[in-house]
Amino acid sequence: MSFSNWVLQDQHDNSNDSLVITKPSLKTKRPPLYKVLLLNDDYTPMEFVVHVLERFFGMTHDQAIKVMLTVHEKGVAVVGIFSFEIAEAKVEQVMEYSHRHQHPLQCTMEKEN
Ligand code: TYC
Repeated sequence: MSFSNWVLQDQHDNSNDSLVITKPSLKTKRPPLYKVLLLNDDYTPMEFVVHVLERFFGMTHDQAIKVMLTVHEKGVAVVGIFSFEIAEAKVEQVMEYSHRHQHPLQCTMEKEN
C-alpha cells in the first residue's frame, strides 16, 4: 500500500497532543483491477491475433507473437490488466474488430481477486 493512501490524524490524549498515522479510510481505497483475457479458437488466423495484440494492447511484434502462441497452446492468456472502464473498452474494441473482420476471436474480462 502506498504511503499516499495513509492519512495524518490528530489524536488527543490526556497529557499532550500528538500526531499519529492511521490506516487509510475506505474513501481512499484503490479501485479494483480487471484482467482482459484472450481465448483460443480453431479459426482465427495467428497473424490476425498478433495484429490485435499490437493494435489494442500496445505490444511489440515479438511480445505479440509470444502471447498469441501462449493462447494457442494453453487456450487462454491474460493480455492486460486495467480499470473496469478501460478493460470494458478493450473487450468491446477487440470483439467489434474481430466481428468486422469475420473472425470468431473471443475476448473477456474478469475481476482480479
Ligand atoms: N488457434 C488459432 C489457429 O491455429 C490461432 C489463435 C491464437 C486463435 C490465439 C485465437 O486467441 C487466439 N489459427
